[in-house]
Amino acid sequence: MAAPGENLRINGERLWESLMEMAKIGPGVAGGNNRQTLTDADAEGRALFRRWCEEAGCTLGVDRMGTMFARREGTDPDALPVYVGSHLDTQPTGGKYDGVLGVLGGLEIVRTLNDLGIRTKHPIVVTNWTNEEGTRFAPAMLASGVFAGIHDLEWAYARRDAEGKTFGDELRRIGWMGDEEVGARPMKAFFELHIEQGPILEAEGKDIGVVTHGQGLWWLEIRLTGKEAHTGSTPMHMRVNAGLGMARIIERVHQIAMSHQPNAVGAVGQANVWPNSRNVIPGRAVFTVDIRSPEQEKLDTMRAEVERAAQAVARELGLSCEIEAVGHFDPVTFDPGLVRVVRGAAEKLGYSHMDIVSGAGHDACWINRVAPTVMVMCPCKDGLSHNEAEEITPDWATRGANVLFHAVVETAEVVG
Ligand code: HGY
Ligand code: MN
Ligand code: MN
Repeated sequence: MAAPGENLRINGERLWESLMEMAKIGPGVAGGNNRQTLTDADAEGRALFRRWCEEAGCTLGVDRMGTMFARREGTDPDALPVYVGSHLDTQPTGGKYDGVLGVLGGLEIVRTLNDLGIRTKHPIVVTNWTNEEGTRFAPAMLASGVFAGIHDLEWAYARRDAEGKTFGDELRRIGWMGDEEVGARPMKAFFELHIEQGPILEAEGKDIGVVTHGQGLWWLEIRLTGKEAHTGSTPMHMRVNAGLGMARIIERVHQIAMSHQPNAVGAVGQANVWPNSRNVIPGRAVFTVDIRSPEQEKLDTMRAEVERAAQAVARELGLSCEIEAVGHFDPVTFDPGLVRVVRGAAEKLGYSHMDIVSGAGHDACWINRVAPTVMVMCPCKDGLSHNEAEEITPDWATRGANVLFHAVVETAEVVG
């Protein structure tokens, strides 16, 4: 005998169509997306999401960080809402599903409840968090960080992109600076569906990742100053080469991460030298170290080792060295009760599943500070993400959204 609602499923075709429709906005050059935060493409994606939410009967609120909250009423307007969402902004060479699956998976829950005429006691709020990626304006998860009280609003507004534009000016320019106080939204729970962005679920043949924890992160911006000089006529012993310093530190970051295996990663993804001319020894180098671990002690030890290594390399080469932490969150433990709800939903649906630690950061990592929070993951092909070739199957998307649907609806309490 099926349990009540056990056979309820979302409309996987409609979800897939919406994913493909959103993917047309801010296309990349290789089949993915370049819909960076607060660009015109982001504004276009927001407008499409707003239209879909209004068509689904939701009322839209926007806070002062531009985060979008689409509310489906419950039978008890005073009951704490159940929030479900992720982010619509992408990397410059991003995929079609990172973040987007979680936002449109939340919308698909509302659409399915409307189709079935199901009412819940608690309102359900589908959320698009501004600037999850942190690629244009560091740090990552900026809006959810302000929402959780980690960053203050003015500091966030002052963040600058590579062209010197501020977050606040760009948010105002695209017309998405809302009037709601950031964080003034108490939640019963927050759910986020996300692609794994790693190879484990696919390799293990599992459809669902029940996310129990998230690894912590440090982003360290290192600024080296040497002396610009001619690459031809300057004798080797007279050079003060900031580019060489950056190269040595990048190698040390890799060695430090490898020395802390397992459960440690490290790399430099963003690197710039000045004047970046073929025949000038770089006088300046600015780059960001990204180190992560699910273990607090290991994470902080790696940070200390990277900083010591950078200072040692700078001394060897006669460089000055400034280090600034531009992004950080500690390892996260998600709500055990909600983890059980997600695991129970996967079991009820008969999906293969496993507990997993999130390798990537997500808005859920900050919202976990202010509300009971959990994530659901689906596999992605070859574990590839932050690459335009990021791919999932419609089946993975549908199963992830079905688990999300059952977990959210159970928490929002069906009334009839
Ligand atoms: O960096 C991260 O882990 C996330 O994708 N923004
Ligand atoms: Mn993401
Ligand atoms: Mn991402």
